[in-house]
Amino acid sequence: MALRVDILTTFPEMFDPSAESAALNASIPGRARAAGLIQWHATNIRAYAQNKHDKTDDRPFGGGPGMVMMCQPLWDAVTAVEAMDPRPATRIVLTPQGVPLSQAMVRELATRPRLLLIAGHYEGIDERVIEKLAPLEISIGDYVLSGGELAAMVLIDAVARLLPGALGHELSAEEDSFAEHAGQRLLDCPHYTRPREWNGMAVPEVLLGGDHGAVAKWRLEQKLVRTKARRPDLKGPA
Ligand code: 6GU
Repeated sequence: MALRVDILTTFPEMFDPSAESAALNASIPGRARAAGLIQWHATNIRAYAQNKHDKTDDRPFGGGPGMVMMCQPLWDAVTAVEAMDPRPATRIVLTPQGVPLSQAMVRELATRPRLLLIAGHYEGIDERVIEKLAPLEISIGDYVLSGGELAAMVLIDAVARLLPGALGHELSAEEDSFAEHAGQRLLDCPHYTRPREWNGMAVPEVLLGGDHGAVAKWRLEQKLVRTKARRPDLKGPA
């Protein structure tokens, strides 16, 4: 059965599955969706607002700039969307206050039957509804986005490509950056294709010789060198 992903957002048009230009309809997520491995539906939180102007946000108690997402519309949206499918949903709030997304988390999330992604906006979400929802809180990095929608797309893309059958070549995922080698997370090695010489630059000789053992050894060395130079923080598994 396809992984079901619901996105609760005040910008559902960003996830329009019929828009050919939509980011998620390109490349692997688009193919995974066409192949029935994953489906996603965006729901407008505004549709669950019960106040005069269908407001989903209000001014922060204690003062300060920006607006805060209100409890009631979000809670009612979650309850209604969860009732659309009997499978339990893993609730996730996308927020810069969350734990940083890792490939290990992506692998774990790709095994769940159903994900419910909540895209926060404005200055944040009223803490009481977060407490009641008890979601995973996930960030995609140490910078601030205008809202959680792009982060939700990042998560959907990363999960979709790990669903069995999504990649043309199942070994590809094991060779990605952050795949583990003897318990160590490594960046990927450099890659080359034709022509053998371009602008006076040659392809490393070992890749042309047909010695698969030597190629594998060279690639592992390159991964280790790159990881040490670029990401010395990537030590053990995570
Ligand atoms: Cl998940 N949301 C927002 N608004 N900003 C972010 C983020 C998420 N992750 C990094 N920055």
